[in-house]
Amino acid sequence: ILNKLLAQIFIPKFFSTMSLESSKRVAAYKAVDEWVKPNTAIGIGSGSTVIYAVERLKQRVVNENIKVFCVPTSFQARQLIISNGLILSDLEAHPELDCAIDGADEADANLTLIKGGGGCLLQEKVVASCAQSLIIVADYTKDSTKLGQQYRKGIPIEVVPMAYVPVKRKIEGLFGGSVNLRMSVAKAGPCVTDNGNFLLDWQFPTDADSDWAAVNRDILMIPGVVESGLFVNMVRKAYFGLADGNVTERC
Ligand code: ABF
Repeated sequence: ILNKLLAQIFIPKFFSTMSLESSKRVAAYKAVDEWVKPNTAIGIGSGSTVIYAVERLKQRVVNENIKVFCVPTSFQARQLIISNGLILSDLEAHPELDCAIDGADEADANLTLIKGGGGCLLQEKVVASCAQSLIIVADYTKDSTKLGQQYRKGIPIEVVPMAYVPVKRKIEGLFGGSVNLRMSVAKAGPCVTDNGNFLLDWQFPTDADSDWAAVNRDILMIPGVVESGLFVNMVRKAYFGLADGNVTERC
């Protein structure tokens, strides 16, 4: 009985994890095949889906004997570029990028994104702003019509540490909802970003103003805010991998 019970719990979980991973892989492979051109500089995003993009990039670099200069958006991306033997570059050497390939926590009908669930939003936004095309790779769970439908942890906002309380109060006062300081997994202290800042997660009200461009502008006006995880009007194309191996493309 115990074996049967364990199988009922773990086998479906195993297969759903597998299909999520394979949906990330198909999206990432397709994006790399369609967007990466030889002898260009590209941005490398962060997160688990980007790992597959780098995997594909490495295959192409080796098989086609091409050169691609890779600009990381985080410590994780930097490590990924180095460990895959790709050419590490930066915005000093390559301030203009052909494309940036990155993940997302959620994309709405207009391809407005929530990013930063993994903590890397600032460098991701800087790199994306230097790219001619921001290309998003994600699994099907990130594809939504309205922000907040899929990603429930709120909009990440990177703040200067000494300002986290006033910024929290100002956001709650201006827009409602609740703002929480993101804590480390062990809850021993706050999460610290690659840039030495703290992260707030804003659980916005479900009836929040969906003029996200205006909301983003207002958030960025608050002293102490470094960057928000709202990416508005930045995406050229998004690829959402499906469990059956197909890819939904949106632009
Ligand atoms: C980063 O990775 C973040 O902006 C976003 O939070 C996350 C998406 O990661 P994953 O591909 O693991 O879902 O790009």
